[in-house]
Amino acid sequence: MAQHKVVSIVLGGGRGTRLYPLTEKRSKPAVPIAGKYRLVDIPISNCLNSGYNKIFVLTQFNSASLNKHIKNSYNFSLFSKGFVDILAAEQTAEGDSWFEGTADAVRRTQKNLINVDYDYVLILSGDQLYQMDYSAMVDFHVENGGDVTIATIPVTAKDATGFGILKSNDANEITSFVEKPPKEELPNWPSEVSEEMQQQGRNYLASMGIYVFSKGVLKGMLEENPGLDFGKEIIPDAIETKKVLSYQFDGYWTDIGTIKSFFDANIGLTDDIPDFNLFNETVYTRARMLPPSKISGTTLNNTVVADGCILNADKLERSVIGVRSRIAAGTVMKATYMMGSDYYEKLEEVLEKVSSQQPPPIGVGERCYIENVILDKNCRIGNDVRIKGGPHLDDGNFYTHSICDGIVVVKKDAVIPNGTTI
Ligand code: ADQ
Ligand code: ADP
Repeated sequence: MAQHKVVSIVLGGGRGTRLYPLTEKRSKPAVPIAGKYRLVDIPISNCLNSGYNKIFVLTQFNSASLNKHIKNSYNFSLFSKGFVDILAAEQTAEGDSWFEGTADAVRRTQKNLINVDYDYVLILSGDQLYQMDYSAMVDFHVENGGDVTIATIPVTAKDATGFGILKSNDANEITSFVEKPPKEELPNWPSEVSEEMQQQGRNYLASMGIYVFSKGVLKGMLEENPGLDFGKEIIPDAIETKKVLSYQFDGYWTDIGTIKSFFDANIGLTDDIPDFNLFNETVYTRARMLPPSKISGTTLNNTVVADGCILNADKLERSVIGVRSRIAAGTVMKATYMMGSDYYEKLEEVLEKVSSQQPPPIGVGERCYIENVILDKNCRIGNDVRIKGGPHLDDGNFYTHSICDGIVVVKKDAVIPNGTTI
């Protein structure tokens, strides 16, 4: 089938409050995942793997590191007409400097599409982990004459209240939709799903927040409907007035918009056969030219280790160890996502800091015990530090760390002195 002309828009993030403190010093698309990627690499890689290379990333605030990441990772303008461009809220002249919702973000950046040759707009969320061939969805949209197509997936009652829930007819046309229905309303919303889905209790058809719009339909709707959100206003309106199709997806897909889901998705990569398999399709990111990791005296169980690490730990279990991580002898880590660091300290500096501990060098010191933790970039964890997350901890926000659903998140650049217990 001929390749359709598609422009992709990645909704790179609202204010990112649900991922605080990971979004305290960076925009959501720049949050590091899986030891070497950034959140934005997931939808961008899906686009590139689907043959779509005209991509805008909408974000609330621009940062030097996000720009650098995009520029260094996706600089293919020399070889094709493709591009990955960041459009930040603060660069627009009209109204509030923040995008006030997903539809507002697209509306206010639409003028950037004028010079792009496209027939369909693919709108994507920036905080989901999945691999999907969008071209099959666009083909479905075109073949079935849709104005709008929504990617959908069966979910359980527990999850259904967090999503847009819909019903469709035999022709896959969506006949009704409700954004995040309260629990009491769920009995009105089950769909007919496959036996396999029924067995998993996944009886509700959810919107994945992934939309294909025919060019004129999107433009017209955003002009006529002043709504700020796709889920709250534009999609419900479209279902009343347009032909809206459901494209059911049967692969692995998860929302990683909260600390808990973000943590689970990262630690899930250490499973024997992970739901999100990095060994399947290429996930693109910045080529860093780091040295291979060096490991000594460490027992590694179900652990993912990125490039450029120096590990002398005692034991690492169900953990993801990010680029340039340094972990000293005697340390044990379980169910921990260590993001690694942005740079190396000079050897003399490391040696001086190892002896003075003023502050400790970047990385994790000797004889530490760390479990159920996210260590953000460039943390300095001293010797004999014990950080154990779990349901016994109450949520809270502190100077060096926060606790969210029992997961301790040590903040970027934090210094945790010798002997600290959290
Ligand atoms: P939510 O994920 O709750 O529901 P929303 O908060 O609007 O919807 O976020 C969608 C995406 O847009 C996320 O990647 C988010 O970070 C980003 N985003 C939010 N506000 C933004 C802004 N102002 N500027 C730029 N990006 C922004 C949506 C749908 C549901 C559907 C779920 C599936 O509304 O119907 O079920 O997605 O996850
Ligand atoms: P993040 O996006 O993770 O918040 P930053 O905004 O700190 O990261 O930017 C990370 C980039 O900045 C890295 O690529 C790194 O090269 C560079 N960087 C940050 N701090 C330093 C430093 N102290 N020395 C050298 N390079 C640094």
